[in-house]
Amino acid sequence: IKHPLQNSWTLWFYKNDQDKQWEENQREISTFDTVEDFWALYNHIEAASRLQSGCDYSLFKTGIKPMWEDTKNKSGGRWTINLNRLQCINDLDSYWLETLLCLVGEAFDEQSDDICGTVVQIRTKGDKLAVWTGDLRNNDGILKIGMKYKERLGLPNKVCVMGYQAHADSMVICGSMPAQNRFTV
Ligand code: M7G
Repeated sequence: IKHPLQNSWTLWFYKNDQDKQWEENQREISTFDTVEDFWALYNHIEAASRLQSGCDYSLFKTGIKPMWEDTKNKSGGRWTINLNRLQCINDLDSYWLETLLCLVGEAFDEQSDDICGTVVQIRTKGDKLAVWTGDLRNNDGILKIGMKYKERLGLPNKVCVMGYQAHADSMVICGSMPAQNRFTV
């Protein structure tokens, strides 16, 4: 018998194809709801560090699309970690796995309901990790999630500042300037 997870999760893959709309480049890969099926999928797919630049993996609760526009995302935002050059080389895969384990293992306690998903983005300007939550008004919850996430990745508290951006802000930004931080930890 397999060990059920608290939630069902869907993995998505984004490949940057300039001829297509952003949404069309998001492809659903697989859905799982047991520990065993999580590992089967994780062991089967390419490591994040081996993806081409411009690609993303997203893991979201089944039924939530990895986009701002989804009803579960649109009032929320994301904790973003911009990895520095050394972290991209040394830590990307371990940070991504730890992030996945935080989500499927419901590491955020009472805040787990507010979690929508997570995204890893491979970029030449520096890889990024994000945890998406659903409700910007949930101040305390967002801060608890941010602190817990940093702790789980073992990021030094004072040295590395992590910011939370509202999707509503990201949506109206043109170009590659990140939206301003609504919260930091
Ligand atoms: P990104 O992939 O988050 O960062 O956003 P990057 O600059 O490091 O590649 C790049 C662009 O993708 C944005 O400016 C949007 O045009 C588009 N984009 C990203 N996201 C997350 C969404 C989304 O959720 N919905 C839509 N419609 N476009 C998005």
